[in-house]
Amino acid sequence: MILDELEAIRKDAEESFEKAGSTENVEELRIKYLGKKGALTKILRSMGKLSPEERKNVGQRANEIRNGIEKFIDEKTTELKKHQAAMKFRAEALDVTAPGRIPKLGAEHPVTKTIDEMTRIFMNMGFSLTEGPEVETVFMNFDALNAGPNHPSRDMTDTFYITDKTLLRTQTSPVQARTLLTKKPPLKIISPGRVYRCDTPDATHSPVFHQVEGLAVGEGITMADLKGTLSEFARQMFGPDTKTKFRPHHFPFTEPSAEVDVSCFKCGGEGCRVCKGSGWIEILGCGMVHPNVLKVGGIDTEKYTGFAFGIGVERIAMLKYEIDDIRLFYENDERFLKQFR
Ligand code: 2NL
Repeated sequence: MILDELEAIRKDAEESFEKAGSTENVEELRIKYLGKKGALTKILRSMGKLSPEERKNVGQRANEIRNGIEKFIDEKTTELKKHQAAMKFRAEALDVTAPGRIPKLGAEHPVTKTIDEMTRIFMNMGFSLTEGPEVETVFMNFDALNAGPNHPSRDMTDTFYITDKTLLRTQTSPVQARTLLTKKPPLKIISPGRVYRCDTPDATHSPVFHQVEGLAVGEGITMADLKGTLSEFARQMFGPDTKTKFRPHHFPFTEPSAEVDVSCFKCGGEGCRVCKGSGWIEILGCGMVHPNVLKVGGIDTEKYTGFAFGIGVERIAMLKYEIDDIRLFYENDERFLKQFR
């Protein structure tokens, strides 16, 4: 009997909606009973075969059942939404009495710290900050700096070439060569930055490291200016009692050239682990700018002279913070980095 079938659908629907656990379930059930191919729809479609009397009874009952199912849908949906809201509130519950969470604090990298400190000292002495590209031309990196075609530093095994005309700068002096080409003296600039050399990493070598170079060009600049500037730098960097020693050396871009040692800031010159017993520590290279370098910038070498220097940042940082392996700077180990907070 068709009415029995209707009752079965109603009972089945009631139980199914009772069990529904999500709004998706409810929607599936709505389609199952009331959808185009749904159980109730099927019965309503087959009513054509019935007598008018039966059609009236079946139609009436079918409508009641449809209304009933719609009510199940409404009730179940309301119940589920209420439940969902309750779950959401619980998940978002905030314990206003809980102690605050301390965010992880970052720290300035020791290399950055050292660059900033060095830069500040030179800027206080009247140097301006200048920067330039890390991918340089062979001309700016070597030729402009009096390192001619046969200079050993140009070797493929020492320098990262990109093409035969471009490379990763091996020092920051090309920044200064560019300045000589574009600015007129008097000028005093420092160029901090990253430099690259083909080195196998070990405790004192890294293929990437940092330099602060300086250049001063003007009328009447002498070696006394060079010595005064760098001795003052050493005192500000390592303490007021620091002594300096200028040892003759050779660089292609300066003549005369010198390496600078400072008295050991740890033992004051007695000899210790930091200065390896000598009482002195080498910190930089410098010299009076070679006339060939000034000529590249079209500067009158009869009228102008200049001095220049180059300082390895990692070396200074390693001395200052007593770090014995350069690779520690690049490993991003928090246990190392957090010591510089
Ligand atoms: C070192 C030596 C040095 C320079 C860098 C320089 C730049 C120009 C002209 C002349 Cl544009 N010189 N730079 C001069 C002497 C030494 O660096 O041992 N650095 C770690």
